[in-house]
Amino acid sequence: PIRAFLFDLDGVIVDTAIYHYQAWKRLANELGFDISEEFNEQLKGVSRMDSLDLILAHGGLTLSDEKKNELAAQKNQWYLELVSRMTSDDILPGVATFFSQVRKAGLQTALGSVSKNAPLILERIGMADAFDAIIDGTKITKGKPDPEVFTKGAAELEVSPAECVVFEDAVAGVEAGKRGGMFVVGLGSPDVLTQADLVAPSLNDLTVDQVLTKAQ
Ligand code: G16
Ligand code: MG
Repeated sequence: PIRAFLFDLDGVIVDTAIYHYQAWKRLANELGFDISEEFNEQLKGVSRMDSLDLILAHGGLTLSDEKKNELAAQKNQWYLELVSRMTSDDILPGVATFFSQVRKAGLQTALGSVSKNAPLILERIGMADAFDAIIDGTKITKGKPDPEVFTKGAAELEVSPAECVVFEDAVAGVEAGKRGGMFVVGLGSPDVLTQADLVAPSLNDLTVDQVLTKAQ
């Protein structure tokens, strides 16, 4: 049976993807090129350094590790300025209702985010105590699509991968859940999240019962 739900943060609980995009775009512009929204899809769920590598390759730039660390820190500073203005109003529609259903169903929960800023964001939106386990970018060595962020969540909750459902909005995150041996609910477009076992536009369009019926 399903015993735990594992949630991605960015794009599932809150829409911080727009802030990542704004900060990366600002960085690219300072370096003399631009990134599109379409290009940004590739960055979703991907770690800070891997994102920077993709952006620099897109702009045709090769830089030293020292310079890259400096640019990543600059992007993070801009990103944190945007995050510092977040409140519980930034929680995506349907999240609160879905979480109360999750509690009623007696399921455990974990956060599975590769973001090093995840605890800060949870604090800002008032959801620091909403999860039984929190796996963030400081606890993992490999970002999505590697399954580590989700397999560690399952391990911390003491459940097996087959007992977990992953909720993800990113292609890399859906792949991570599938590689971890979990049932994956994709939140977004079925044309993009082709590997997901079930796809809905957002948590606002799903009930816990619907998910459990499909997953077990
Ligand atoms: C998030 C975002 C990514 C971001 C990554 C690292 O992952 O989707 O765009 O690059 O975290 O974030 P930070 O720079 O804050 O450490 P997730 O797993 O929450 O979707
Ligand atoms: Mg995401």
